[in-house]
Amino acid sequence: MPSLQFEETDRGLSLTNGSLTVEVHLNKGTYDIHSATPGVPAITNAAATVILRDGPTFSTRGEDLEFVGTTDVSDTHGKGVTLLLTREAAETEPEVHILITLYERQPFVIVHAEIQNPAASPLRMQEFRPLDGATLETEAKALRFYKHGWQSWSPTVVLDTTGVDVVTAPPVIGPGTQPESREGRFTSDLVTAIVDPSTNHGAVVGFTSNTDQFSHVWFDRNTSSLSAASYADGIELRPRGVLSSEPLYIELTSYAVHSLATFGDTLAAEMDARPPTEVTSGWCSWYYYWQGVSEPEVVANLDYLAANRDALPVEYVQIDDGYQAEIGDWLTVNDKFPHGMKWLADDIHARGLKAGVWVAPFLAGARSRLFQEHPAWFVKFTTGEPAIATLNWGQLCYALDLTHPEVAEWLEATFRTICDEWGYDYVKIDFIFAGAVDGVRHDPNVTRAQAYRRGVEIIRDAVGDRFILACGNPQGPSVGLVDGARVGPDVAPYWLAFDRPGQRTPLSDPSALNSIRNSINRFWMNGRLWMNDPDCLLVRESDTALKLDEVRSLATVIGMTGGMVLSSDKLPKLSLERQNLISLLLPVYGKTAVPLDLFQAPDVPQVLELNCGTHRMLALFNWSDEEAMIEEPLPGSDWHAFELWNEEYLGVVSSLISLRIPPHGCKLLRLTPVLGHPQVMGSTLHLLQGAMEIAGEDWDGKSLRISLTPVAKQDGALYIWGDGNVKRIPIEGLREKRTLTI
Ligand code: 9PG
Repeated sequence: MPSLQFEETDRGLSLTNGSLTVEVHLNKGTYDIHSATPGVPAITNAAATVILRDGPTFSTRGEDLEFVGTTDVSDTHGKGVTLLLTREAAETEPEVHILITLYERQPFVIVHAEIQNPAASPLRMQEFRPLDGATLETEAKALRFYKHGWQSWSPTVVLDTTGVDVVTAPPVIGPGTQPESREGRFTSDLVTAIVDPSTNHGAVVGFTSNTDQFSHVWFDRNTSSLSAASYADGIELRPRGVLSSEPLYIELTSYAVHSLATFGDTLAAEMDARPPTEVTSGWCSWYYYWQGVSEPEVVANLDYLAANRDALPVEYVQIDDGYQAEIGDWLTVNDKFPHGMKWLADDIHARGLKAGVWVAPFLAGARSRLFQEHPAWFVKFTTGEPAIATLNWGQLCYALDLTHPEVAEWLEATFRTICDEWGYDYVKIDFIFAGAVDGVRHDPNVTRAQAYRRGVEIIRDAVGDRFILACGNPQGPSVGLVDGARVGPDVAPYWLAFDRPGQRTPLSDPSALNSIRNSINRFWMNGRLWMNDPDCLLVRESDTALKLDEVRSLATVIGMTGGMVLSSDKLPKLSLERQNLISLLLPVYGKTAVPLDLFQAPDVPQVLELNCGTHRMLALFNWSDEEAMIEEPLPGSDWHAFELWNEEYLGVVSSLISLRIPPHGCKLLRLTPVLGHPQVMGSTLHLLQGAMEIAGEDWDGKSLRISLTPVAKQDGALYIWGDGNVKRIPIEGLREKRTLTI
């Protein structure tokens, strides 16, 4: 039974649960965290700091800490003990508290920094650092830094700490507060992992809530120092009032990839996430029609979906950007939609599908009536000018003030009309980072994160249990309010975007590879915080620069990472062969593959592994521009390996697999433990080769019974191994459950 042991020593305090130990140095104003696992880094010499609006800074470093006492806690993370510490301070100085919680059965520590205002007048609070200038103690020769982006489109990438940080710009960088940029500094939003790639040992440090405050974690290579801040944005703290940072999670780990998932579970629990029971699918108009979308074109695709329900059993038809009169004037439809949006939703419903629509509800274009008629509804710069959220659609777009009561009414009425009157079941709320711009709001006492959440909460109240897909959304404060979230930049019908010959554009620009990178690197969010939206699957042969190998890689990433499957082609134009690429991913399995080489791959991970119970799926990618040999060690015993894209049995493999892969291409293997009797070892009916369509498999010593469940693809083959031979069993017209005896 794990239990917590607390001790007061001559050096200070010590609290341990057997695997983690917290030590507090009362006369230095710092704390350390050590792991019992050999070779795992420690975090030492950590101070806590609070920063007031106009700069006054109060740190515990070098000051005496008073030990106030311990408190037993029992919360969503289990049973634990909190150490309460107070910085010794002059009467006039604000009181700084550190609260450190260790749980009996959790691999992490939670730290809060807190301020109490002793003065008779209010204070304005700017920033909390529950971890300030700590040392990451490691013997690693090299370290890699997991950089998590602020919003959907922000790069999420693993960087070499010998190199440089990725520079980003609005709107993919959090507005207002950034740790000062310095040589050798790496900054991440919400969470980071700093990892020795030769062992996967490291530290995962991040905030388990962004309900009230945005946050950063940063690492300085030159001093091996680690800091974490959450931002109160200058809100008022009344006399005697107490204000706290967001909870900071610190885990010292021997397998960092796994610990990111533990962090995700903890964040989900803390913020009451809405994890899905089943992951959904749909068709979206954007990536073929762009803003040229029209009612007849939506109807043409709808006709096609209705006529091909078996092959394309998607749940939603979602109309994207292009129906509205202006950015902001959502309820006025342009003349490409002559029958209006209610008529279209009714038509979608009449064909047995659900209806979705795109809205960018937290901003309005300079040309919109909304902006022209309600200048008071917008966030202002301190100069009094309206705050710019972004430049897009050929105009400046301004940020709505979500704390303004009239905006709240308008927002609610807009979504009630869309859902209750028009009948939409799904809203894609896009560009919603605009709700969090830095500026002057009607209510001066809200943080950017709180203003943003007020807006999303209004939408949630208006739409009830209908589906909310967030896009362009700050990731942290969206948890608990949305059903799905875009986790990467836009996909595009081309692999890389170039701005100068031979040079790649920023990691947030639309491109297949940019969307793939984030979808893999944010794997730990899927099914925990929400359904990940990896962005759309594009399979077409014309109006695209994507080659077949690239399309297969995109399909493999979308199918393996387990998020939403959204198609965005002109469906009636697809060949059956290409349409089959969509069918292969349906229905959605929904479990999430793990990028095994997250901390080793030079850029995008090249190995995804998904445990499907009866078998494992292993995807190996070659992201380079030349053909390459990709190798991966295999665990345990002997495996039958069956490759989907070439429909090829690779024989029995053990210990290491090594495959030649075309540029931007992949191999998708089903690995089945060798049983020594006849058994299924491949299927071409679903991307995950049996996870959805094979309901049972039984060898009774004489014959093999296989029960099949229909999936989107009705024709294909099963591959059976028996007596040293491989048998291909064609399957045709799989429309109902079927049992085969072989
Ligand atoms: C509609 C599109 C699609 C797409 C969204 C979003 O930085 N930018 O200028 C920028 C423009 C558009 C964009 C992303 C970034 O795409 O992600 O799925 O809905 O809007 O306009």
